[in-house]
Amino acid sequence: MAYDTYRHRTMLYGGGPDYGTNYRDLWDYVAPDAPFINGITPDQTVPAGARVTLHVGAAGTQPFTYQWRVEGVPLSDHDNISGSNTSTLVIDPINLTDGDVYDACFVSAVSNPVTITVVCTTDLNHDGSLDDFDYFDFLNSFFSNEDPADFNGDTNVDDFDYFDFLNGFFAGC
Ligand SMILES: [Ca+2]
Ligand SMILES: [Ca+2]
Repeated sequence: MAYDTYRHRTMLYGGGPDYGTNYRDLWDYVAPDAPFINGITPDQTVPAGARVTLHVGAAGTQPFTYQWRVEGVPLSDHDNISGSNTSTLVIDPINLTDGDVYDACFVSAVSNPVTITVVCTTDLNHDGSLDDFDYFDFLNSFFSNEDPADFNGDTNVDDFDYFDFLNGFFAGC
């Protein structure tokens, strides 16, 4: 083991005396100087009202101090947001207006961005507004037993689908 001035890290080398300067003979990193991010939840599309969990993985010298951000602005816990200073951000329930680009950062590292797209499941024709056309689209599919008549996705088309649709429709999404 030796401190590698080129990589600014303490390195564990394998084998003979020449290996200390040969990148391909590197075995492993040990004791990196700063925390680094090694993974984050992928982009996702979720229905409004869903519980959304974003997780960032980190490695390096602890302790880690996490800060989740949205569009680069630090988040703090409030209403439907929790875990903004932990490895797992929870948005529950997510609102249409919460769809955005999220990331997590340390003082010295920033994760890849995660884009959360929130969709209104009752906007059946996907035109961005909830109106009678969506209602009639649902009725048509319901009585002809075609997609998306199984609104709650339990493989049965029944009154529960109708009520779930109506609930969403009159709740505004
Ligand atoms: Ca619509
Ligand atoms: Ca159903």
